[in-house]
Amino acid sequence: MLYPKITATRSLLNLAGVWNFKADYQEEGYHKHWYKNGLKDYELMPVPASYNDITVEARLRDFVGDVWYEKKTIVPKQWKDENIFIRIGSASHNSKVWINGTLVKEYIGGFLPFEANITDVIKYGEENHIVICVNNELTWQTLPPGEVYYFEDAEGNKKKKQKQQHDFFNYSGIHRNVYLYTTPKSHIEDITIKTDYKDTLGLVHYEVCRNEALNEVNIEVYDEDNQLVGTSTGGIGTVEIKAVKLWKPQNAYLYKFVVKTLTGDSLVDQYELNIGVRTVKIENGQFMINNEPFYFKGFGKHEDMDVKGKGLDDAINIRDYNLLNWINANSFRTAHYPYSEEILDLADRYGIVIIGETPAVGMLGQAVPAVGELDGVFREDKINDETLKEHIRLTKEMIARDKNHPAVVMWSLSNEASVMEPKAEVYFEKLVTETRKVDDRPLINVSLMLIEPGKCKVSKFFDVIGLNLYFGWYSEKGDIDAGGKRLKKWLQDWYDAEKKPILLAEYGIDTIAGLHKEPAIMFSEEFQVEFLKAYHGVFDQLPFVIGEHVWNFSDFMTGQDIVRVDGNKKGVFTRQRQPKMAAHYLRKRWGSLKNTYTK
Ligand code: GCB
Repeated sequence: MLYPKITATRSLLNLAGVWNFKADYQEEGYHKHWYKNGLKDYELMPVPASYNDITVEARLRDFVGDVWYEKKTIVPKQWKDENIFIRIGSASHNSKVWINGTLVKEYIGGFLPFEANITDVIKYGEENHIVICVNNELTWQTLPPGEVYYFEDAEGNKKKKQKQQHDFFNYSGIHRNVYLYTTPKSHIEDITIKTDYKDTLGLVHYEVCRNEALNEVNIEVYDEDNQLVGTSTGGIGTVEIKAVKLWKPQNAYLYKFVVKTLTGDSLVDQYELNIGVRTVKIENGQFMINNEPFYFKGFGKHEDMDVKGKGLDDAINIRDYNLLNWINANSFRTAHYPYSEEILDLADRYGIVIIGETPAVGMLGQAVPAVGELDGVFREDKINDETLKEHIRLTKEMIARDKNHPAVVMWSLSNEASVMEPKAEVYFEKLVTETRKVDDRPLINVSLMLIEPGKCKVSKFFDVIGLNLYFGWYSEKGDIDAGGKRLKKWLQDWYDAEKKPILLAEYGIDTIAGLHKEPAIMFSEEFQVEFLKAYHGVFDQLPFVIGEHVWNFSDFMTGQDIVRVDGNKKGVFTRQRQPKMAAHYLRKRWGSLKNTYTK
C-alpha cells in the first residue's frame, strides 16, 4: 500500500488539526444517526492524538466503547476528474468512516492504515461531512487480544471495562494522519522493490502494480545528488546502478525511485519512493546485512508520549532518532505493533535498523503459569482459528505497507505468546507458512521467561529466537549476581535446544529517575547500570547472541497496577526523553562495539 504523496499527478489534503469529538457514553450514536445528523454538544479534539490524556476527565481517559470524530472540509473542484481516496494512517482499534452520510469503510485493527475510494460520494467545491467512529474494545479475536467485561459500582451503575494482556496503556483515537488524496483514473497501485548487488553493481528488482495496464511504465533512479543513475521500462524489471552506494546501518544512502506511467509522451501517473540497496540473510548463525555480521544494539520502544499518547508527532520522533544516534544504538524493535510509516521513513534516513512487529502481544492468559493444553489460551473460546485469520491478515498488511523500507530487516510475528502449548504449534506453523509466501526477510518470535528452554513448540519455524529476560528483577529479585548466573545457563540451554541465533529482545529494570543508592537497590539508577553491565558480561561470552535490545528506550504509560508507578519505568530515557545514568553507560559500551562486532 503506497503512502499518499503529492507528485506531478497527485494532490493531497492533510486533515490534521482540530476535529469535533464526542464519546458515546450512552451508546446512542448509531440510533441517533450521528454519522448523518452530525455531532451536537461536542468537544474539541486534536487529530492525530490519543484522546485519553487531552481532557481532565477520568471517565474519558478510561473510556471503553465508541467515540465519534467529525470534520467538515471543502474539496477543490479541480479534483473533479480524479479518483479521490480517504486514508487514515491508523485509529485504535476499530473504525467506521462515513462521507456525507454514506458508510465508505469499516476496518478492524489499531496500528495499520486503511482507505476508501470516495470518488462517488464526494461533493466538489462544497463542504463535505466526514464522520469517523472509533471503538477501542479488544476481544480474543483481535490483535492485541483482550476481553471486555461489565461490573457494577456501589450505586449499581453498570460499567464497561477492558481487560488486556499487554503492559501498555490502551491509548485510543485517531493516532495518525487523515488524508484526502487523488490519483488519476488510471493509476499506480503498488510498487515492490527488492535489492541485491554484485561487486559494485547495484540491482534493484521492481514490480509495479497498476489498476489497468493501459500505459507504458518508465523507471528512473536518482542518487542523493539528484543525478540519474539508472533507468528501465516495463511493469517488472531490474534497474542496474553502477558504483552503487549501499544502505548501511548508521550510514544510510537513499536513492529516489521514480515510476512514471505514460501514454505516448504524455504523463498519466507518477509516484516516487526512497529506496536503499542492501541485502539481509542469516548465515552460519550470524545475522548478515550486506554480507557482514550485524550485531543489534538498541531497544524495544513504544509510540508513547505525554499528552498525545500514541499520536504521531514529528518532534518526538526526530528527538528519538537523535537520542538513538547519541547513544550509539543501531536498531530497535517496533514493540508491540507496527509503528507509523513516518517513523519508518526516518529509520531509512537515519540508518536505524528495524525489526517490525505485528500487534500480536500477550497471547497468553492473565495467570501466566497456566500453560499446557487445558489451561492454555490456544483453544476454541480464546486464541482460535478466527484469531489466526486476523493474525495472518494483519501480518500481510504490515508487510504490504513496510516491505520497501531498507531499514526493515526482520519481522517479529508475536511477543510473549503461550508457545509451550501443543496447539500453538499448529497455529504458528500456519502463520509462518503464510508469512513466508509474501516476503523472504528472516522471522523472529519473542518469548517471555516462562517459556522454558527445550519446551517451545514454535521456535523451530523461526530464523531467530527472541527472548525477554528479567532474571535479577522479576525473579532473583534484587540479586544481580544470581540473576546473571541464571541468565547464562538459560541462554546456553536455549541455544543447545534450538541451535539458532538469539536476540535479547528485552532486558531491563524499572528505574526512578533521580533515585540514587549506593550500594544499589532495585529502582535506583545505580541498579539499572549494574544490571545492564551484568547482562552484557554474559552476552559477551556467548557467540550465538546476535544482539541486545534493552527494555525500554523510554518510560511509558501503562494501565494502573501495584507494580506500575505512573507507568512502566524501564526507560533508559525518561518519558520526556532525558537520559538516566544508564544512558551514559550504554553510550560508552555501544560506541566501542562495532556493528559487525564478533566475539
Ligand atoms: C515484557 C513485555 C513488555 C513489558 C515488560 C515489562 O516482557 O514484553 O511489554 O512491558 O515485559 O516491563 O514487564
